[in-house]
This record gives sequence, C-alpha cells and structure tokens, in this order.
Amino acid sequence: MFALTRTLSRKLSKRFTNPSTGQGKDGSRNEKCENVRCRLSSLDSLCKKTELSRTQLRALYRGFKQECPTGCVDEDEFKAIYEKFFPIGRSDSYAHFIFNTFDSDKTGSVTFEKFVIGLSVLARGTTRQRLRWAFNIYDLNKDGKITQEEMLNVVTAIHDMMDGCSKPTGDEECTPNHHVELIFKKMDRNKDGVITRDEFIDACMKDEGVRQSMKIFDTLL
Ligand SMILES: [Ca+2]
Ligand SMILES: [Ca+2]
Repeated sequence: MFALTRTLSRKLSKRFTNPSTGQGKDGSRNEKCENVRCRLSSLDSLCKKTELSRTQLRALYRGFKQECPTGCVDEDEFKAIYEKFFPIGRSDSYAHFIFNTFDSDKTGSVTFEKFVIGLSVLARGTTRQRLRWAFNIYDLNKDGKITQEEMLNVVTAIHDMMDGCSKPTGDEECTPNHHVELIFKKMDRNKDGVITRDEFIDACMKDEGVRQSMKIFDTLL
C-alpha cells in the first residue's frame, strides 16, 4: 500500500518537474509568468517550510501551473490526474483518500503550497514523519485511530485500483476483508480493535519491507 503512494508521488513529482510532459491547458505566457510572480511572493517562507531550494520550488510550481492553471486542484481534477497514472483499475475512491490527505484543512482544494508541503514530507521527512503522513490516509475522520471500517474502506479502494494488476498482498485470493484482518493482526498490538498512530508507526518501523519502501522517497525530489 505504501508502494502506491510512492508511485503516485514519484509520478506527480516527475510530472511537475518536467512540465513539458504535461498536457497543460495553459493560457498566455505573460499571464502565466505574472501568476508565478504573484503566487510565489511567499517563496522564502515556503523554502523554510519545505526545505526545498527556490530553484526546486520554481520548477515544481511551473509544472503545477501547467497541469493546474488555476493554481489549485479540486477533487475532480485530482482524480483525473490520478486516473492517468492508474488507467486499468478504478482509482477514484483511492484518489479521494489521497486528496483528503493533501487537503489537510478540508477546503476542498489542494493549492500548490499544500501540495508541495505534503510532497516535501515524503521527500525530506524522517521515516516517522512519512509514516505519520501515511497514517493520515487511513485515519479517515482524523481522530488519531484507525478503525477496521476505515481500514476496510481504504483497502477496498486499493484493491479496486489494483484490479487487473497483482494484488497488494501478492496473494491473488486475498479479499479486502482478509487483508484488513492481516493488517490488524500485525498492527493492533493491544487488541482493542483500533490502530493508534503509535501502533501504526511502530509496526511499520519493525517491518523491513515498509522501511525499505520508505527509503525510496529519498530520491523523490
Ligand atoms: Ca479514525
Ligand atoms: Ca490498538
């Protein structure tokens, strides 16, 4: 499941740093430059928040604007971008969960700033910070705990998206319900039926496969 987030982030980041590969519906060049200037007036503060250089931020911003000329993405646009990356399965429910994770303050749109801050946690954060970010994908109501129902929602979305590809567990017969059972067996240490942030992070830190997959974020930007 982390592999999916990783794939998306890499593809998004690649797409946004190589805007020529995007299919932007851009307006006139002058208008675009003006917007870049205006929007990036807080460049210094964004450099601090993300620990990215001005050059990196400018490159990301150019790509972002090309893909999303209004300077922010709503959920439908986000889903459309996601669908290009996962054209075989049904990706819209998983895209919904990832969108909500980027849209941390629930305004219904992801601005460049929110996007790049999320991306920088994945690219520059410690393993724990990255896992915190991943935890938020599953903790749908953001109360600090993942219930079986929340996990089932996200796992079902992942299975839908992987339809036609190999299943996330590597076991073709594994249903979402069974998958959730396996995850809870591994992560719900005190067996109270919910996975707390600490349980989630501890279980992932102990899991060599998860730790390795997190390392790949090192080369994200
Ligand atoms: Ca929750
Ligand atoms: Ca627990």
